[in-house]
Amino acid sequence: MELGTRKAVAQLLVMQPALSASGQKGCGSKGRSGKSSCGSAAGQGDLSPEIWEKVKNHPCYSEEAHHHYARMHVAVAPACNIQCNYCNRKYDCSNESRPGVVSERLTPEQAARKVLAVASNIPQMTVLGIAGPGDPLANPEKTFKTFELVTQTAPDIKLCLSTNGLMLPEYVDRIQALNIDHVTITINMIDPEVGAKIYPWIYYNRKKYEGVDAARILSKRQLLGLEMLTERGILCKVNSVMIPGINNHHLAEVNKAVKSRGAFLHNIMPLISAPEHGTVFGLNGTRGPTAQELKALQDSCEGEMNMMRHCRQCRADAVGLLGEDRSNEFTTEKVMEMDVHYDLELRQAYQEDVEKQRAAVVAARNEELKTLAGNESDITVMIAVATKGGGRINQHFGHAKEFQVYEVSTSGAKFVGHRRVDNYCQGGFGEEECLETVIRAINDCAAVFISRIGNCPREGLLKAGIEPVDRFALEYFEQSALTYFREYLERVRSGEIEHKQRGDADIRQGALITT
Ligand code: CLF
Ligand code: SF4
Repeated sequence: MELGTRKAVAQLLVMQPALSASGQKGCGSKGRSGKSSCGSAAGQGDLSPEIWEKVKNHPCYSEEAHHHYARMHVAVAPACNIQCNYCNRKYDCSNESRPGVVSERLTPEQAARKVLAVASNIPQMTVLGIAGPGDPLANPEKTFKTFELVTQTAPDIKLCLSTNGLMLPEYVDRIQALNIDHVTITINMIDPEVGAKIYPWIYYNRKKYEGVDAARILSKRQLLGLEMLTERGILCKVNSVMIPGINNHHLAEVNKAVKSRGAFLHNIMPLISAPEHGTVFGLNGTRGPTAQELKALQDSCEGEMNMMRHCRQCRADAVGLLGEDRSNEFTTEKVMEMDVHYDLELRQAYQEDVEKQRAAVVAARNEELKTLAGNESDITVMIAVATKGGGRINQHFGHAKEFQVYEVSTSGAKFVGHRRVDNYCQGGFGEEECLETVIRAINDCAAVFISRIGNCPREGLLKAGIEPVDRFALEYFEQSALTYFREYLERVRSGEIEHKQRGDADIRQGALITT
């Protein structure tokens, strides 16, 4: 690496809080691989080199990558050809995060400039996704034009598409020709009777279909599109929204159907539903699942195929690591004024540095795992972590807008999901009400790892039976979780503490506040 590039990389590392251990800041629906390790944190595992190349820096297709790499969406696709009962695209709030919601709609040219602007400023942004705010394939010209422009100007960026699948069979050849290597299809049912409760209508071949007829056509087209893509070696992820009382028992069947058609990853996401969203499910009181309901379904499907558990149900204009949203830094007005300098060499050098840090995280975890060898125990413990990325415990309790949750056992630390919260520290003061919601969100955890915490929240957490742990501040969290767990087992064996299975936790509806 040349000296100038080295200096620039060092400067960028300082600018990216996720990669700097001390980087503290002040107070959509949106090849046949079989079972492999992609959805886990195990790195390449048993993936072929070809598949690994495709997923290694894709934050959605690799759980491990999502701690280090970012994605961005461009909202070029306003129209939709179906109606889902959990979607209301009229709703637009910059404090709201769920698929379909967006602040600005872009032309392909504006979108391509935005991609360059983000790529220049966030060198770990490796993936461009088009996920709405409607359906990308109901807006094919805008979608494909955007991908074409980006391929010409930023060739190292992976292209990713998320669709409801209705028009997918028509566009498989075009997707392949453009080297779009990652396609997500939202499949919530394979039984039209179930589908009729989720989709009131679809618009297909210039005709409106309703109820069971609509769901039958949609399902057929989704499964056909999936088969056509996987036959061409395009990596497919299936997103399914878990809707208690409607498809929660049916999703295991969906899981089998998509696995048999070559889907690489299955992402079962909780329904986001609140009356203020103005959706059918929000207004008729259909609730989302609890944390343990979601985990139980994901666990039951995991024997069948890779499960994604780190989805943040992003906005159609999201920018940044999955747990953050930097879209406010890249509004059209700001992007037009930015000095955009896309430097491929600098981006590659930066990503080489990311890979070194990533390897260090894995090595530290594997070393610690060895210390658990010979420990036989059925005990599992859930641990919440406050992190800004980079695999480290690098966030104050009061600043956390989400906690990442790991299930730790003698076989290792497994990521089981994230929990959104309102940050406890508001304008320099702790909010008691927020503490209650944080406790409910991580109620299934025995401990919460943070870089720092004040006395009031510390006492509140202890009272709720959750141990606040700040002694691993700035350390790697997987390694720290294993150390904590080994000591936990020793404390249980010595009689110092009694192991208790903890209760269920809330999944927060919506709100990831933009930074
Ligand atoms: Fe975007 Fe989707 Fe591509 Fe990822 S999101 S188009 S696959 S780059 Fe990822 Fe966001 Fe979940 Fe989607 S966290 S909503 S799964
Ligand atoms: Fe909304 Fe259409 Fe996406 Fe359904 S497919 S969530 S209706 S944008």
